[in-house]
Amino acid sequence: MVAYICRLIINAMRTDLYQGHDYYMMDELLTDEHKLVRDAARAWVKKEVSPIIEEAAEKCQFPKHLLPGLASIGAFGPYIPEEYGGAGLDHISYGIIMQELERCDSGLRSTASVQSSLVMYPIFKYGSEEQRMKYLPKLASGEWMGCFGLTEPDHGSNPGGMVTNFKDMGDHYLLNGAKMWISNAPFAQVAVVWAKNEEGRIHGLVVERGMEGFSTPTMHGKWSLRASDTGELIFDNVKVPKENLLPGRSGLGAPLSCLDSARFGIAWGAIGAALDCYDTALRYSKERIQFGKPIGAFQLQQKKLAEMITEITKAQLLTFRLGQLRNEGKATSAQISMAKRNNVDMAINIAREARQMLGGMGITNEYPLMRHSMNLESVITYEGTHDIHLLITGMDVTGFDAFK
Ligand code: TGC
Ligand code: FAD
Repeated sequence: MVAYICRLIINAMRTDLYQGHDYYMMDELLTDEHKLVRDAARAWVKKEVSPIIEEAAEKCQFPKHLLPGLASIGAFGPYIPEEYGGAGLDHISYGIIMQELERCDSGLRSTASVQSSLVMYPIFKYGSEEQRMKYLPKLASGEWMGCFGLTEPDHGSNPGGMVTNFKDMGDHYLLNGAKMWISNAPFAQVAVVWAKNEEGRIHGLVVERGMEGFSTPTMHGKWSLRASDTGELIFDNVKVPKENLLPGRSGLGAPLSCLDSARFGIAWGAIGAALDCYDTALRYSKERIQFGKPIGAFQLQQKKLAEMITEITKAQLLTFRLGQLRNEGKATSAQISMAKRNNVDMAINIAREARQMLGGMGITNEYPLMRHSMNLESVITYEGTHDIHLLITGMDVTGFDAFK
């Protein structure tokens, strides 16, 4: 009883006061549909997730009871056509939803972006009609969750070197190997797994929980993205039915094209984390009195806040234009890389500065700053590290491939 009352008090103290910041009147560029999507996502996050997110991060567990709610705001496959259970929205709407989720927690956004971009997208784009009908509606409703297995213990930035492989056994494929650092793996019903055939060509296979020889041990010890579950995928002579191979595309370009969609969502999402940090620091700077005045009245604190909103605004403009290009089918992989790299770097710097602005309070769980800061250490690493994206831009502008 006492613990219950304490929890109620703590949750009441954690009322989510966030309000958006729109310095360059970006709202005028949004459609009514975009605003509806944003408002619904924000209201749901404030009501259902903000009160419990610190506890989930402390426990290092994704709160699975949120899955139906995530589905209800269209977070699973927002741009997948309605005939397959998706929301049939545009890519800017997808970005907006990812931003609202990451405004609360990068792990929450991760769960949704993996489901949308890395599981539903490849099945929609490269799956057969039977595969689409079998998997997409269940994934859109959150009844089934999925994960995406590309990274291996010895192949992270260089996924083309993967050793996970499958052999054609006549009436089925035999899959062997291991994937590591896989978001959603511990509870996913399906895994989109990238593996090489006997000729060394990369293909996508849908592996289902329950297939003999397939296990998904949880990875422990993370100080980052604690509210998202991460695991391994182990394949020990797994018999995969032939109809589970994605027939639409083979080669490394297939998984990399899924990363384009996920990286696009991260570019939007990271702005959400930055906005939450800025919002927290701005409010605190007006309330915290030192030397007889609010700390926000000191020039050094104003410099931090002014630089934060400048960088956020630049990222908002970059990302909105990227959204327009993606809607028109014109966004290049290199443009997406630039936005992912810029925005995550911007967000992690703002998280660190905002934490400093709160002094000692900044390291506590009463404020989201340490959590965002630690989360963003994963976000700057996954979906291509900061340096890998720099090299992608370098390759694009010079024509020289630094990876070869
Ligand atoms: P490279 O020879 O350059 O390319 C191989 C083939 O792929 C094509 N391609 C792309 N296609 C679509 N989209 C892209 N972004 C593409 N980039 C390249 C390329 O044209 C080529 O096609 P083809 O037809 O000529 O064969 O490949 P490489 O081996 O030199 O590697 C290039 C590099 C380093 C850029 C790439 O491998 C890379 O991006 N590495 C980073 C790995 C990464 O991002 N892993 C992410 C794993 S998933 C994840 O982290 C999920 S976290 C999710 C969450 O929780 O939110
Ligand atoms: P490495 O590739 O070993 O890189 C180590 C360092 O070397 C980095 O700084 C890198 O930038 C640098 N480096 C590498 N190559 C070069 C080069 N050519 N030039 C200069 N520097 C270089 N993967 C999935 O497949 N699915 C998931 O769902 C998923 N979820 C994840 C969740 C979390 C929380 C984390 C942390 C990772 C996740 N990943 C996932 C894996 C992620 O994509 C990889 O961690 C990432 O691609 C980097 O690979 P690596 O960790 O092996 O680092």
